Amino acid sequence: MSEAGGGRGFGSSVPQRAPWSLVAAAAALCLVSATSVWTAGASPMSREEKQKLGNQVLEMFDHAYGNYMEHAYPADELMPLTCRGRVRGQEPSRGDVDDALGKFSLTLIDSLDTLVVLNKTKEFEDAVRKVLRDVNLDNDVVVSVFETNIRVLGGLLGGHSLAIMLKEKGEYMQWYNDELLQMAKQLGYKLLPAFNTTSGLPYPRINLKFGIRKPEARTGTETDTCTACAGTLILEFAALSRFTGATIFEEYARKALDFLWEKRQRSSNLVGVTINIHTGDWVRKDSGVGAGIDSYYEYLLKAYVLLGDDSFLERFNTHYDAIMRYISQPPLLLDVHIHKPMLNARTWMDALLAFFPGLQVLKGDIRPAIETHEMLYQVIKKHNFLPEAFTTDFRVHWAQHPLRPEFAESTYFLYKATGDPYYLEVGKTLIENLNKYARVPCGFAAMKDVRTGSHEDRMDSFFLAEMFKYLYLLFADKEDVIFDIEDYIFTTEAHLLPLWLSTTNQRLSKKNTTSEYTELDDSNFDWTCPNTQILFPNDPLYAQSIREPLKNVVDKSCPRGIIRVEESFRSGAKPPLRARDFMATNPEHLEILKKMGVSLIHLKDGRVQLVQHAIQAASSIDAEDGLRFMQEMIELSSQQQKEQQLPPRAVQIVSHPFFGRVVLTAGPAQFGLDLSKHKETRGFVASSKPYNGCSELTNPESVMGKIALIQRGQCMFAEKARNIQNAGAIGGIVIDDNEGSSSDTAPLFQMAGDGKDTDDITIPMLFLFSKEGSIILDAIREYEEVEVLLSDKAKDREPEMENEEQPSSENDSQNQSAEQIASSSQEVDLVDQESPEESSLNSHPESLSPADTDNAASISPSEQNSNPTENHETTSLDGECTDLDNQLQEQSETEEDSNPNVSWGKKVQPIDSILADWNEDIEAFEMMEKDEL
Ligand code: DMJ
Repeated sequence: MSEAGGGRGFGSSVPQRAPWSLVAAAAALCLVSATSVWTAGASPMSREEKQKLGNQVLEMFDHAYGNYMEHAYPADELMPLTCRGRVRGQEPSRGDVDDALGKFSLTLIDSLDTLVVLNKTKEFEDAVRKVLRDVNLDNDVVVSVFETNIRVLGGLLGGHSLAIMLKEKGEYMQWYNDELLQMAKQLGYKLLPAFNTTSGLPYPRINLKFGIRKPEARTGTETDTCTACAGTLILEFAALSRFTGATIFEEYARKALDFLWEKRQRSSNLVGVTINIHTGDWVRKDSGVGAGIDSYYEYLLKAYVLLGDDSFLERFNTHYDAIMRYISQPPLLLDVHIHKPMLNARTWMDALLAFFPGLQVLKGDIRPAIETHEMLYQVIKKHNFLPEAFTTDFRVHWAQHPLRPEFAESTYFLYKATGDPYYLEVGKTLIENLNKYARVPCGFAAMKDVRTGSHEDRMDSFFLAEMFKYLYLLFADKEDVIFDIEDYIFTTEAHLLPLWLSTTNQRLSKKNTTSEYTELDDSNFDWTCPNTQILFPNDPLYAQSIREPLKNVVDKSCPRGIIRVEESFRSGAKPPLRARDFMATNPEHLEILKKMGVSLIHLKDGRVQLVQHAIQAASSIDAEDGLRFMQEMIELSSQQQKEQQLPPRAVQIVSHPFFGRVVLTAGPAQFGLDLSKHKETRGFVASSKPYNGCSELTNPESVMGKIALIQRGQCMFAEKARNIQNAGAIGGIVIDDNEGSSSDTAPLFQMAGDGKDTDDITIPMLFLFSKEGSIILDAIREYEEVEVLLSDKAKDREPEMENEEQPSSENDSQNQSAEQIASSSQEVDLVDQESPEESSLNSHPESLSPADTDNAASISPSEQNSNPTENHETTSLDGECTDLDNQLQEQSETEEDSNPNVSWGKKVQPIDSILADWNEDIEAFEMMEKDEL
């Protein structure tokens, strides 16, 4: 046992919680007591079923962790499709996502305390020994300070916290002598040079061996970081200080938080997404509760809980008040501008915000937590997982899903707060979906596209650190966990830190509040945890009654803009001009446009364009109305354009040894059998001769009754379809002739008809980029008989196939090679061109179009406000909410039809403008990812 700094050093024993630390423990205590509140509503789940589900979670964890240890360790992460370790530098770079990988066996460290929570004490003991034996923290690798802090420092501290708890119990870890803590301290010192800025905000990256700014370090020239990156250190750094007595870590984390607090936008009390670490200027002035900011808020509240320092609660409450005022638009949480917080900055939400209902539970604000959680659940029910980003009307905006745990986290906290068995059913659905759609023979694979069910060769460490903890604890009774979980607080990576730290080495705590804090008149803010007496006043159906109205929120979304119009009708005020009502021949409308600073430009080709100069508006309110009008117009166009776009389709290889696990994202055709509405075609594949399918086939006997493979090029898609159909094919797959093209990097491709009547084509036709196409061609070479399913979405594996796959090791190796073939589609460069002969004849050159992304449409980018975020408004014009809405819809359709000038959305958007918009979307999202993910 070792002591440090004269304090309760190194956590060599577990002190009892001091009486006054009730403040810190309050949140946890309240969560426990709340479980008894539920008495009616959803049917209770039996103890047996809960145990069954708990055991299922254990089995799933074994599958993920076992495969990591067997096939990837000591690499940082498992690549579950190719069943090998991801070693940085040996795989094609994925950009900033790779900054989490420091060649320090990331997944093992991130899994340490999960092992104890899941009652795998023996495995924990082994894992700790491996960390101590194998992990090197001195690698010449540039890593993210944020990720290294939450995953590695947090993982080591969580491991240490539970190691000393076990040691204290007297059975396991008797040999343990704070070695994990020593490693944590070593890592802490390695991160400190990142804080060498005048502001005290850390650089976003550091070289583990060489630190920062030395030439060998290859980092240190960055000027910006994300708010969450700079504001998510206090729990780990304070724990490190308090465990070791070395106060420097807590000091640095506090300084960074103090600086962020100073820099908050003073009138809105919001913070932006990225900040200049030298000047403190906001670089991105949009503000939400998801990517880039999320855990900054989380750590303010949890720092109060862990450290008992009132100033953190007061800061949190001030921000929370602003969030509820501007960002929360129940059930939505929408980014706004920090300077103009009434103006939305985006029309979509990201998946990271799913943690927020959990935080609201901790805060004690249950109603909005239930609402947002229910909205998210509806999105999940539609897509099986939460897409990385989705629009305000719940369309997929960014289709990936890297098995993020935030929704499970909120589900767990809501269950603890309400005791409502509904949340157990939600957890059950999460388990089912993971097993059905993400489970592969060698672990769990991230979803590349939730719409098609295709996979990515990726299993992030947070999946083991967080997902399994929350799912297990959801179904666990107190006696199913070997220690009292309420004695700990979860970090943002779900690592466990003991609440008794609040009374240990607390030299830095500031007990006094400053006069800077906003007076909040809402008595809600007095609470630090749910007061169940008040939240559920004699009403056991409380949570259910809040959820009920949201049940159809996804299917029948009611755009906010329409609600605003309704409101102004009710209040008798004159509604602002709506884009769909606008008529270019109506002088009154033209007058309103002018007031809003919007001018009309009549182009020579007959089109009309709109330009807004806010400065020319009659007032700032008119300017805002103008922005809203422009955004509505863009969305109206985009909506109409989208109606002509088909969603992606799936080609699923179902024969041995693939058994449905290989799902390829395919482009649809605007002709032939429509694979939506649950239609599908299944058959063996055969290459056509000639391979381009441009003339009558010379091998009809080979393609008869099969799905023909044809190469892109030389003639129209429709002509290829007719030739294979005449030869008796039941479907066709066109494979791109641009070598190296892939759905990973190219926008969805849609095959257009030939401009003539294509009703004679009755078979389904799909398009695969070259990388995906070669997976099928390779499979034919290796297995000869390859059967595929063409559908709108990957189907479950068939039970008999599940059985077939189990027994022989020969099968295993074949499975593996099948997955290896599949994984070859992962990393490629964008190579994408239209075949000239096809594009020249295509009536819709935009067939090369992004799926489900928001585009500006008839208004060309140059005419939009130069700051794209300035333009964003949340209105969306589809939906079927109210009579009023329908009325407006019908009215506008009639008016548009009768007015040739108002054909905004019907114009074809030039391809370069579509791509520019799409790239802008990607850049915005990549920026967001860079900021935090
Ligand atoms: C985790 O690493 C942490 O929860 C972090 O705060 C944000 N996102 C990932 C998981 O999605």
